[in-house]
Amino acid sequence: MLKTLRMSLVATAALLSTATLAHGPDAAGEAGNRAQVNKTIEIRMVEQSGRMLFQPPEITINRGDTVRFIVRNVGELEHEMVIDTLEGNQRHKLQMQANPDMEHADPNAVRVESKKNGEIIWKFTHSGVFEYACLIPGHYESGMHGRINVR
Ligand SMILES: [Cu+2]
Repeated sequence: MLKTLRMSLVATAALLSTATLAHGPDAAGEAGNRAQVNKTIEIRMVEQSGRMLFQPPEITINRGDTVRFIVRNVGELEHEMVIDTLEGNQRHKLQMQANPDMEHADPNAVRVESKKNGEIIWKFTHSGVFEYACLIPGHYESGMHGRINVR
């Protein structure tokens, strides 16, 4: 019974993963080309006063920018940063709750160990409001999400 349940969760996660890849990152932009980077933004992963945060909590960039994010985890726990639409991150968060150990190899996401740095190079092809979020269970609710305004 337990085995069956686990199998079905994995199958559900796989289906959701396909949906997220098809709709989320595409809407937020596309994998960036390092040679076209025109902006570098440092994002810190911080744990303070019982909360988990990204600093800064909001960034504003221009449509067409290729941004190199340098992601510094100054906390004690492992974190991740996923760039997506707000809807895409919510969908993905449910999938992570079903399968907390899932690892991301997608160009819109990076997982960073404590005291280590990571990098995402992303081209923002649409204007609108997007989000960077940590989807490890409980982290988003602790405050670990930031707003991306693309104008
Ligand atoms: Cu986190």
